Amino acid sequence: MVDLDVVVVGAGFSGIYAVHAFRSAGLTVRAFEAGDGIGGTWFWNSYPGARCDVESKDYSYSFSPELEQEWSWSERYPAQPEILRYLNHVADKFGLWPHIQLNTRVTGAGWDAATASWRVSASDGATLTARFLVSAAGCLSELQVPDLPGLAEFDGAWYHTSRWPKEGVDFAGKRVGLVGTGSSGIQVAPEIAAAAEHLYVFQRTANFAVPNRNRPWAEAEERAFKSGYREYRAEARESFLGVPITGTGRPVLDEPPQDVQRLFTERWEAGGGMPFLGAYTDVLVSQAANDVVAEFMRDRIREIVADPAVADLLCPRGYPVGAKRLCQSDDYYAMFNQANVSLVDIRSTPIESAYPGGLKTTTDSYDLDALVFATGFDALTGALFAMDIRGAGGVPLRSAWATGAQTYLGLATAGFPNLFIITGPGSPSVFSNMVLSIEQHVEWVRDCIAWLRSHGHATIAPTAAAQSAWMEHVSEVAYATLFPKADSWYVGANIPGKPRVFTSYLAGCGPYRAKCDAVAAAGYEGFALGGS
Ligand code: N01
Repeated sequence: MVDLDVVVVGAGFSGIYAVHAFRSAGLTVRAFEAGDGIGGTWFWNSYPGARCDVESKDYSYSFSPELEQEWSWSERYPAQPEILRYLNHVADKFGLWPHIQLNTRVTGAGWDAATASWRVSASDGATLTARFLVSAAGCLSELQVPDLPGLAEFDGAWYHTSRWPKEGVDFAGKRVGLVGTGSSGIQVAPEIAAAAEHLYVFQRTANFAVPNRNRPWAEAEERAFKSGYREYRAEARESFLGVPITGTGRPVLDEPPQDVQRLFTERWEAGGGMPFLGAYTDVLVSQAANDVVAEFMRDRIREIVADPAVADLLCPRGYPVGAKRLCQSDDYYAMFNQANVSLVDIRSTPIESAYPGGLKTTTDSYDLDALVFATGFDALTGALFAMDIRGAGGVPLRSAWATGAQTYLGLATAGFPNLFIITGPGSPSVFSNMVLSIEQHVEWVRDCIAWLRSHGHATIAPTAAAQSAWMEHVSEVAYATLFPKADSWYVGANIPGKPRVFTSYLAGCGPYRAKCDAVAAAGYEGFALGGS
């Protein structure tokens, strides 16, 4: 006797919707969530300044027109506390709480061929069985802290942006060191600088950041997007990124330079990263085209930052713009004009160690009272490997993916029957509006389970042949772009020893959705079906 139809791992945007969708389809479900609240990314990343860089009207569920109309977002780009309130509202509205177990981490799951079910173990000591295991554990949830000699001896407090104390941190009168200048570092830095006596930003790689131009939604704006929401969402689903954006449809290299400058200036003033990178067709495939955008952005940095030496250090070089996640901030560069902020170049003078009173680079010592690591995550595979998942024959997922993640459609992996991964490696995932991609995956899995049942199948797993063809296709699409050229978390370069594999599907959300639908319509082509 199997306990449940589905165990869901995690209760962020994915897990919350999975619980709702599977329950609505008549399945028995339990989601296990390690945190003492729901929200996933938006529960854990509560550092000051945390804000989504996709607009609130896009970064919200589309499955319920009623929810869409009743919820009011206060700002163009939603701040972390507001997103968390929204997700709690969703759980309240749809009665999801009885099916979510907080404070409980899934520690392992083993496939039992005899009962065609997963045996799932949790951190509370419980084990239970489920027909299907759905990972909603998140693409960016397994944090990474540098292995820094002497950190244990550091006298002050240290924090990682993704495990921020719920009670907040008072930096008043403190000398603070910030390591990491990706999206999290760029968001938290101005907040720390506003409070601290001094902020030292330890930069290894300069990052491109475009303005948000964040603002409250005016009532008329909200009325306007809500009045056409259904049509807008339909367009988003078919779009490249899961957000409709307007590009010129022309290559930048064919345009008169003054027109390019005018358009980029307009888009810089309007704010947002996607409209910027999507303005022309060749920016993410041609280095020469990319250089035009990169130089435009470097010019803006030189305009904003008063000290030319600091501005020069802040100018990203050596990788294509967009190949590391494009950051967004209204105040990061200007912050370096404050007297209490210093930029430390740890590319040329790396950090050697921590000591009780601060950090030591190869040339200097920095006395610090607190340290903040915005050093990112073991992306895409980290959270899956943190559980001991064992498929058919007891094979650990970690071994099956020793040379890099292998999936079919980014949804499932050979040798692991009845395991689904929401926004897994090999799907558009982190290269899309995550919320729409999550909805697409959850609905696909829900419909797949219903189909299996109605056709008398107990198990489903990709064939090795379909999987390798898919991964080849994913790689072919990716390597036709500039994305794999940067040392980013997209390729696992931020984790020592991780295989360098680019595992996001870059052909666009609309075409990807069509492929998934075609696979389903063909009786789950590429999957082996078993049992009855
Ligand atoms: O992490 P990151 P993040 N010594 O990996 C540096 C999403 N997100 O948390 O580039 C010194 O991007 C590292 O340097 P380098 C978004 O998808 C979204 O900022 O490797 N430095 C880099 O500067 C994003 O892409 C939002 O040389 C070290 C930084 O730490 C993803 O999450 C907000 C180091 C890590 O940057 C991850 O962003 C926040 C070391 N040993 C996050 N190790 C929004 O929606 C790492 N670094 C706005």
